Amino acid sequence: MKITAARVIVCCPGRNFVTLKIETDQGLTGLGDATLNGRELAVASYLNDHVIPCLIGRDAHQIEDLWQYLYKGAYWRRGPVTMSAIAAVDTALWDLKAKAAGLPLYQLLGGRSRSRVLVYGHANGRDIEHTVDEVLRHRDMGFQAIRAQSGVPGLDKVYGVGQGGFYEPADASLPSEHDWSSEKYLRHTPALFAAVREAVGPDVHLLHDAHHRLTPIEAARLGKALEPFHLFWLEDATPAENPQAFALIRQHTTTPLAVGEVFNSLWDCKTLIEQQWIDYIRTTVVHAGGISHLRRIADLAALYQVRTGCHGATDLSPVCIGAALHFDTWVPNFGIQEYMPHTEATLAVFPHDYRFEQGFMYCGETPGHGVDIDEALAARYPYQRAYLPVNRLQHDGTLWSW
Ligand code: CS2
Ligand code: MG
Repeated sequence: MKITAARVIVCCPGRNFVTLKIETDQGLTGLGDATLNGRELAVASYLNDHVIPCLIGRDAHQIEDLWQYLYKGAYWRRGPVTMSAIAAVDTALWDLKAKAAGLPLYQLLGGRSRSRVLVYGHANGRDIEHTVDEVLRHRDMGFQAIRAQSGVPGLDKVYGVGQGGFYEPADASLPSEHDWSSEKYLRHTPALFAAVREAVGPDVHLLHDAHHRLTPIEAARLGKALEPFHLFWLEDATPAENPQAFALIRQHTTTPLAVGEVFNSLWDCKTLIEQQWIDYIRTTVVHAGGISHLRRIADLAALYQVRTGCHGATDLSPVCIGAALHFDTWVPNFGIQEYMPHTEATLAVFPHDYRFEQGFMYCGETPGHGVDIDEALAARYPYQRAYLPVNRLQHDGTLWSW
């Protein structure tokens, strides 16, 4: 099955997406997501100008050799742009191989390990009361796991809190600047979970994303303060460039820790997993080198009883979510999958064979990963430059993690 053509489709049905489409001499096509929020065109160029010329004429069945070719052959290894580009090719090739075999992707990975995929939903509110209402609304929608994020008194904008329902942080043609105060957040967040746990009871899994904003000792303090509320996980409690930071957090709290959505390779995860400093690895198909590399990360994690908790925000396209659900259906050390519903406009551009039902998601039996793209419809939504915000400390304007 020879690759005869490949092209990058950039569209913006509510937010920007970058999709790679590979065509073959057997008339089969494969799709891969290459969306890197706020840096979309960098990956599109990497694919168009550097990767696609190398694909034409190659055997689409040689997934592993092509992965190694694009990884080692680049000389300049890793990083979000390179690994998102490799991920798009890898995902499209797995889609093609599964279509050529006439099988849904999870079958090629080794078949089902579970009948359905536990997902968590996003409940966010202006304040504690509004967030409690949103958590209860998600519980009533059937979610058994809910992430709670709320506004913080004294801060105008905080991560995860949108203006009603749909939340897209990349919202401006230049980065908007937000104020941050860890002290205000640390005072507020335990009170939030006291109210949420009180309202929702013991059986619903509760999750929270600290979104990389705390120092290691602040993260230890938060983890400890949240222990009475038995969180499923505390996510990205501190930036993870320095894995040792998590040793300090571990010393002080048993709150489970999740990390990895900004990781691009096994090397970013290795120390945290081997040292048992995390409980869930959040790497996902589009930013961690595709299905081939994500499997390696999951296999290492399994040795240490670390489970998967793939990133699934709306800036990951339905192509990524479709492929991730097949991965989740197969992976033995599955933990949970993030689920943020895309807009109707996005779902129309990406016809897909997966569904949400009562707190779980189900991938379909369509050969491949089950997601396609309507190119004519996509063409109606041209790219619009959009950046993620930046954070500055409220008291002196110091640039901080967003
Ligand atoms: C977040 C993301 O869903 C999450 O866990 O951390 O929404 C993240 O902010 C975006 O993907 C950034 O593009
Ligand atoms: Mg996150």
